[in-house]
Amino acid sequence: MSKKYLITSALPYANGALHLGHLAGAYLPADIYVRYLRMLGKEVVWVCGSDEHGAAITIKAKKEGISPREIIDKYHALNKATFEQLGISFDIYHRTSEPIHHKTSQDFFLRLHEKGDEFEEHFIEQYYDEDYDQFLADRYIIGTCPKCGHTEAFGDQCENCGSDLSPLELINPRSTLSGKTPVLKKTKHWYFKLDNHTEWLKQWVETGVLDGKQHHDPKTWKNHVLGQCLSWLDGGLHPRSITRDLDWGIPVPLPEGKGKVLYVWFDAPIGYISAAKQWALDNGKNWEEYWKGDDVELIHFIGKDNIVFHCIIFPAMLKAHGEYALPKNVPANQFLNFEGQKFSKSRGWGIEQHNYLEEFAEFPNKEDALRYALLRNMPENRDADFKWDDFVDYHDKELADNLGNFVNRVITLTHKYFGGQVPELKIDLQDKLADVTALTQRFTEELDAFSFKAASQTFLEISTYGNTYLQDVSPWNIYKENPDSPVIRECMFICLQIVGLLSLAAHPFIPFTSPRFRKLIGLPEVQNGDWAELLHKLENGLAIVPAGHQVGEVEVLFPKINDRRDTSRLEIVNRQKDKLAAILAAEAERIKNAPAAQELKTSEVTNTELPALKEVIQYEDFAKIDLRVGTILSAERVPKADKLLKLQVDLGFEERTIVSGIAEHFSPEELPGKQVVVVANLAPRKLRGIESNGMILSAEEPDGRLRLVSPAIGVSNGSIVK
Ligand code: B3M
Ligand code: ZN
Repeated sequence: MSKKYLITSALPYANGALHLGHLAGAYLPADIYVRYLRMLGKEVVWVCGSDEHGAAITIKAKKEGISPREIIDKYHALNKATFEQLGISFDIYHRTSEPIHHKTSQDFFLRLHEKGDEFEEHFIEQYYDEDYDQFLADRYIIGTCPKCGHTEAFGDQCENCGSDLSPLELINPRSTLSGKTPVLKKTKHWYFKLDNHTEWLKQWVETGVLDGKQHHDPKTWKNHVLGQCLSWLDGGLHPRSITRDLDWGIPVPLPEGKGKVLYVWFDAPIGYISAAKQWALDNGKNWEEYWKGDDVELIHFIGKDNIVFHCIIFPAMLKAHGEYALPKNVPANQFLNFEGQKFSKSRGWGIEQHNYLEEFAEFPNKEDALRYALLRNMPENRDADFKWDDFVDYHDKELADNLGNFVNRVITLTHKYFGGQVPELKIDLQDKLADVTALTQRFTEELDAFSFKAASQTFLEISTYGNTYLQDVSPWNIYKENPDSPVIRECMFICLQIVGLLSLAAHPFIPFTSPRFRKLIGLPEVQNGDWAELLHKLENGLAIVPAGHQVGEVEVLFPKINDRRDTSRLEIVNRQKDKLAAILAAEAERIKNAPAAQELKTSEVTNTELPALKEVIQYEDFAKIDLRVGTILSAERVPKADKLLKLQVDLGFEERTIVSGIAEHFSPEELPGKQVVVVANLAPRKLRGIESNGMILSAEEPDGRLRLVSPAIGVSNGSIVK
């Protein structure tokens, strides 16, 4: 049996739209990989779908006063359609509310239950809302984080400091349903004994050995993925509760489980199995060939926040079940930021996929322009930042100036010199294309290694190589003297091979341009197996585009965004930039108008005498200083101290009293609402009997006046300054 590829992308919760960060994280890279596998002629199925359970959905439904069903139907349809419009070519976009998924999950649960030693049962004390007569899932409880003091932490996690929490750890817990303090009540739950799986998991993650056989090579896993897994394993594994007291989800298939459902993270990854089953049913295939046996190449594409679930917990579930293959790799991506900041729905910072498509409706090739910009800046191994200026540059400088220009010149010259026909020629192609072949091999290796950004760089290098070669030979000069020169023929022949190669290599990256690109060179749209055939031709010195082949008509593949004669495209991009500027301006305004705040006037500096630099320090010295953003809540004079003000500063995780020697420069009335930078780990000291906990930073003009150092725009209190 030949190797089967089962590719998965994280199942998005069907409670909201997806933004560009999601796209760059788990969907675009998978799409590139899958398109590449198909071009290699591999048997591959790529599954995804909506994750429709979990408290996040019921909470949203409650908030909007509609049913969970309405929420999931809406966002399932929206996300499915948007993915399609962006060329994300799943073989199936399934949903976890489908009966086949419920049955698959319940069977999975029962099988583990029947094994006897995979589960344990506990009666636990759980919060209960007496007004609503129901147990409260972790997300339904809000309270103060014991680790950082954030007052809006959830029962399972604090979104301020990222700590994993249990509801019982919360200080001052309150129910999100009634708003009241919940009571503790006993309830029964099932736990998956993850700790039983520690030994083999450690070996599998560290060495890639599973059941005494080499399952995969751990060196092919990304460092940050391995790192997270190992630190989790080092921390020790514990039994994990896999049921919840909730009325939304997959019922626990046991008589004692009445009123309880499977925990969403138990059923969601099983969604990969049920989606494959449904796909097989729809396509007359055997799903088991894609889920069982040593020859299954199971690859999970996810964001870094899902690593532990896919590299430890789900593999343990699969192993416990006993019939399924384990992932060969989990090439998780890190996060994408947006113009220097985190995506934030509430601030309007960032852009959702469907909004992009709407707002760029009139933008030619909007899908590929976006895909390419995200690819070139993919957060593969570290967080990355999406910028509209880069979006323009990648498109104009790389796609239009480099690739588009090369292709255009080659096709134009082929028409001019040879009536559009690839010239007849006898040369040692293997030798002539040696450099290009080496680059192509590198390109292939990079795709194999999930290094899509590097592959895009190599792709560009091949195009650059073509451009440089064409320029070096400059057949147009030779043509003036000797239009029949063999040098022209050779040059054009080689260039046409490179264009043919690029038209295939480009396909996974820019599938919308791909058919036009292929038409330009007179080739049919990309088919499964085309890349394998191309590699074969390169290896054997066979032409990619044979002599006598007729190329297509010249067409501009990538009309530049930054075009003085037609500013329509740039205007569309600029509208996005304007929107961001407006958000920042509004936020700055809000801070400025905070109670009694007053802007300092910048005035000319009169004294230009600046103090000399202090001695050089090492980075480690600097790194010891913990600088944080805070907002001054109140300020008052310190009796009998002309210089001192006593400030109350909100640092996000706590409020501090800071005594600051700025009374001669600021009146207490003008300070509240201002954001400042605080040295937060300065040892406390007493000033006039008041304990001061930290210091606020200010800049001293050469003439001695002080300006507060403050972020240019509103930043969350507690943010680290570095
Ligand atoms: N829905 C969480 C997320 O969207 C979750 C992924 C499930 S993958 C099996 O981040
Ligand atoms: Zn916290």
